[in-house]
Amino acid sequence: MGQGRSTAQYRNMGSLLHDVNVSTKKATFSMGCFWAPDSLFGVQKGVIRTRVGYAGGVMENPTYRRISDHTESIDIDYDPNEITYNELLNLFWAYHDPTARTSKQYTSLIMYHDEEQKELAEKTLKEEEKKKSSYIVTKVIPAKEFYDAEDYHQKYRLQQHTSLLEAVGLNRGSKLKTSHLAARLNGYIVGFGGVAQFDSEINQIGIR
Ligand code: MHO
Repeated sequence: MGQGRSTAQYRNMGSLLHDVNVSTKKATFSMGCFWAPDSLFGVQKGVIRTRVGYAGGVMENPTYRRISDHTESIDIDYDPNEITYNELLNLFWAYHDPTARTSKQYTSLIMYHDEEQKELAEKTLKEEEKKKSSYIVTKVIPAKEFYDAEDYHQKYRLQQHTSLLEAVGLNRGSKLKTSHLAARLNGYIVGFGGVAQFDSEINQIGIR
């Protein structure tokens, strides 16, 4: 894990923070049940916050029970100085099976927010097509309305650890969609982040 020379603003307070004010870009993906990518992306260096929801369709106000033509999706706020869209795409491709024939609820989508993301997404899709013999179902489409999922789906793995959730001042509320700390813990708790990563983040803020 490379350490930049400048200490990122969000690691300067002696702890990982709930609220982080850096300018971010968005990345939106669908890659199966949204609980797993919430953990996967939440723990990546440069990912500030995540939320899970429903996107890709046209029906207004979908819910888990009435998902209609939408797909379970993850919405990521990332600091482009710390992680690139290409790195996020690499994780997208590596952590699900884009050849799986699934229902619309669990299909594979890349929802781009600008032309640069579109081009990178399409480029990596072509590369995957060369690597795989089966048909890739992934669609690259423009990001439109993202409907947040119900609170009980946000940081789902962390919510199973009620005492930890409470110990860091969180509960099942809207803060689970905005807290940087919640995103991190939700990844660590299932083993996506390792000791080396945590130590490097802690070293940057100067506590051991
Ligand atoms: N209940 C299913 C899917 C949940 S996900 C939010 C499972 O445990 O895999 O669709």
